[in-house]
Amino acid sequence: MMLKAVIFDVDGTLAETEEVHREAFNVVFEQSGLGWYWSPELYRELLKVTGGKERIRHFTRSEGITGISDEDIASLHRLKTTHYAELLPQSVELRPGVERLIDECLSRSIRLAIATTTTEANVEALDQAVGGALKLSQFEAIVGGVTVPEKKPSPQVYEVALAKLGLKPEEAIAIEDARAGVLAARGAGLRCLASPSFYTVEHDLSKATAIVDRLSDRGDGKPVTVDYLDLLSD
Ligand code: XBP
Repeated sequence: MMLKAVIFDVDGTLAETEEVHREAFNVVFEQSGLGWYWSPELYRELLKVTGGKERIRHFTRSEGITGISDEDIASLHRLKTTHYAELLPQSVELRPGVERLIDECLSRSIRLAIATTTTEANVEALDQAVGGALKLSQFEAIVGGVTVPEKKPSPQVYEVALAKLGLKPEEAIAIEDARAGVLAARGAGLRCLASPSFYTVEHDLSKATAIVDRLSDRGDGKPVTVDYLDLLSD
């Protein structure tokens, strides 16, 4: 077996968390008296910019809003992270097939890592919200937006995850849901399985090694397994 590790993206891949991110942004905008509101339609567009702080900055620029400093954005974003962790438990579960694959990886000594654009604390919050079903303590590397300044589609987050695992790209595979994530993984030389999520169904994922609707069904009713991932090739 060639495969030694699976590196997961978080938002949209492990769980449908983007609606919770959107809600958390809106709560902060409301409480700060800014009068901004991100509808699902607008958020679909804004998601093309990865990273919460970067997304807020992109929004102010595109709306011609002035007088918002980087410090303002950093403090709005800190509040958003707090609200996100509070909102998460009521509204989230892992996507179908995720827990099964994680459990199989652990039982077969396939190493686990996370490569995400989101803030690392949000990954911990997700594991808690799903009652520890992610088994995050078993992951060897959790690399996110605080560790890596260059957000996806830069391959940096995957390069750092591979370096932490001490593996070559061909020894691992990435699991992603979005175009920027697929490009990041491929840019780092990894194979990539894509499973589109609520906000990414219309994304061009054609650079992925393979695409499935969900990890619980790879098209023939069977789940994505370690053996299936091991055999994926370009
Ligand atoms: C998804 C993102 C993130 C979240 C917000 O990242 O783009 O920016 O929407 O998270 P990924 P922060 O799919 O790589 O996990 O506000 O913490 O940046």
